[in-house]
Amino acid sequence: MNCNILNVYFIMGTINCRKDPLETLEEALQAGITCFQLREKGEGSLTGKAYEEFARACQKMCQAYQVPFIVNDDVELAFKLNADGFHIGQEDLALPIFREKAKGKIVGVSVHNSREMEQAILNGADYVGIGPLYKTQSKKDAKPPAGLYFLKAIRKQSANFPIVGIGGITEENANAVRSSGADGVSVISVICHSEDIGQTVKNLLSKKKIN
Ligand code: 3NM
Repeated sequence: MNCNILNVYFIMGTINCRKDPLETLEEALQAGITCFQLREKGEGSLTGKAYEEFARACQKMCQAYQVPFIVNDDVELAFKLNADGFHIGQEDLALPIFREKAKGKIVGVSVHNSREMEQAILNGADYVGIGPLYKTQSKKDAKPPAGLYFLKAIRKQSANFPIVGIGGITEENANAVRSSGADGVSVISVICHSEDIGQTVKNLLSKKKIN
């Protein structure tokens, strides 16, 4: 997997947005996000047909900007839509079972300790999400912040594996996340709540190319 796609990895569901979700996504795409994950979760989120229609609309938009479209948790929908990939948590570690079926797809796994890191690599993950690095308001069941020390330790454990940092990342701390070993930053609220998404994405983007 090309690590450049992790540079600014935007995650969103309709309940995270303060304005029209598709408008939010389009502004983020225009501004240069490098990956998008649909995470339609939490009270008031879309279900059934409306969820699928929204997912298709997001996918279409991502295709227009040639940005990978990743589905959170819902592996079934990811296959149905022929999404570019999916992201799963530790609750859903059937990865060895569908890794074969998901050949060519981008598979991400959330990792919270070094054993999970080892396992994710063995199971065939393409990248891992390490977090929450800082306090987050966007995930109700988030673990306590792990901090940059943890990220550095994981980077030391796996020198070249693609890593994206997540949880409480802002325009101010994004550089610290990168210099602690992340290939990119994964964010919800800093983009969803921004008054100027174009500028926010610009500030989040790495100034140098990563490999
Ligand atoms: N996963 P924000 S933290 C979706 O630790 C998610 O695995 C996390 O949102 C993890 O950028 C998180 O608004 C929420 O803090 C990230």
